[in-house]
Parts: sequence; structure tokens; C-alpha cells
Amino acid sequence: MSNAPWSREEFEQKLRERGRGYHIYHPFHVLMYEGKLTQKQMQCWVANRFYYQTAIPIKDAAILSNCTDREIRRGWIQRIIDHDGGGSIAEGGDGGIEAWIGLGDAVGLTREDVTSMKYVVPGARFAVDAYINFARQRPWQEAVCSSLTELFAPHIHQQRIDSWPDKYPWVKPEGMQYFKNRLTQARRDVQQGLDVTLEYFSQSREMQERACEILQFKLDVLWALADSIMLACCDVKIEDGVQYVRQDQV
Ligand code: AHQ
Repeated sequence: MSNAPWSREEFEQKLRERGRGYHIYHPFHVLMYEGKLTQKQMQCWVANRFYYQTAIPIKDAAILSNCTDREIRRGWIQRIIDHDGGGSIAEGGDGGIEAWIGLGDAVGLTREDVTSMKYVVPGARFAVDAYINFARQRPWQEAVCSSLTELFAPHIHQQRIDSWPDKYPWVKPEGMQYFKNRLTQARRDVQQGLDVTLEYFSQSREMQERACEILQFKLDVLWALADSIMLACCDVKIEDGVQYVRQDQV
């Protein structure tokens, strides 16, 4: 069996194939897409996901602090502005964290419900902390690689934009702004992340395989986050090996 590095195209394809484990296929996100969540369950998801949102700029600052390449930093710093705000309106204005609080309002949560983190469950916190600590402790190129779950993010953002008005007509439309902003921001971010990953990890086949495992780690972070949220937000019953959600118990 050849141990030569994959070509750039083959390597990118191997990364994209990991998308079959993306959290868009998680039972909770399937229930959401199918319109089967109650308002309380949607509120529970928004409140728990806020911890992930606030972690993104912390994670990106960890990458910046480890990165010795000024050109990379000049590009990467935009991610912090996108979430913390501080740019012009064209750059996302008040930022994604503020927009997520707006999503909270759109599903019927107060600012304090969201920012207090009082609804964030341990499993959600631990999954997100694993991501932050990875970015702090691993070489910055590995943390960049772990952000590539966003290869698959435009699909899930577009899915919400398309399905929520019909499935959840009670959600205030302005709450969708976060997902709309991410459609363009994620595509821009992924280009930089992919360029770094395809370049740095192509030194050997072993490093390319490592990149795929790093991406799998982050896919598992998102999957574990959805597991914790589903367990917290839904009354999940396991009967005869079949997992289902009882709406009436929520
Ligand atoms: O809103 C999301 C976001 O800003 C980011 C940044 C990126 C990263 O650096 O890891 N990942 C990410 C993601 C966001 N939203 C998630 C969703 O389902 O709404 C998806 C998530 C990702 O795919 O990693």
C-alpha cells in the first residue's frame, strides 16, 4: 500500500468525506429540521449553544496567541471581530454574540436567560471546553484544522433559514440574522482554514491522516454538544433500542 501523501484534491476530498459525521445528521438537528421541537426545546438549544458562541472568539484568540505567522494572524483576527463585534455594519456590526442574544429574543428568551448561562448543562459546557483547550494546547495549525467543520456549516445554516419560517412561524424573523451572517462569514473563514490545512499537513501522509483525525475530534465535539442538549431539552426514552422524543412530557 502506497504511503505517499494524497494529492491536494484527494486530501480535500478525504476531509469533506468526514462530513457524513456532521451534526446536521444528529437526531436533535433532524427533529429541529422536521419542525418537531417545541418552543421550550428551541429555547433550550439557543440557551445552551450560547456557551459555544461565546467560546469561538476565546478559541480564536488562543490560535492567534500561538500563531507566529503575521499574515495568518491578519486574516484570522477577523473571526474575533465577527463574533465580538466592533467592525462596521458591513463587517457584522455588533457581532455574532449579540446576534445570538437576538436569536434568544426571537425564540422568547430574555437577554439574562441567555447571558447568565443558567441553562447551560454540564455536557454542553464540557464539549465546548474540550474545543477551547484543544486550541490552547495544540499547535495553531491543528486548531485551524479543527475549525474546518465549517466546511459543512453553510448547509445547516441554510437549512434553518429555509425551514424555520414554515416549521416555527412563531420565531421572530429578525432572529435568523445570525445564520444569514454566517453563510458568507463561514465560506470566507473556511477558505483560509483549508489553505493552511492543505498546505501544512501535506508534508506526509501521516500528517494528512492526522488532519482527518483532528477534524473528527471537532465533529465529535459538535456531536457531544448535540447529545447533551438533546438529553437536557427533550424527554428521550429508549425502548426496544429505538430512541424517540416524547413531546408531551416537555
Ligand atoms: O456559528 C458558528 C461559528 O461561528 C463557527 C466557527 C467555527 C469554528 O471556528 O469552529 N465553527 C462554527 C460553527 C458555527 N455554527 C454551528 C451551527 O451548527 O450553527 C456550526 C459550527 C461548525 O460547523 O463548526
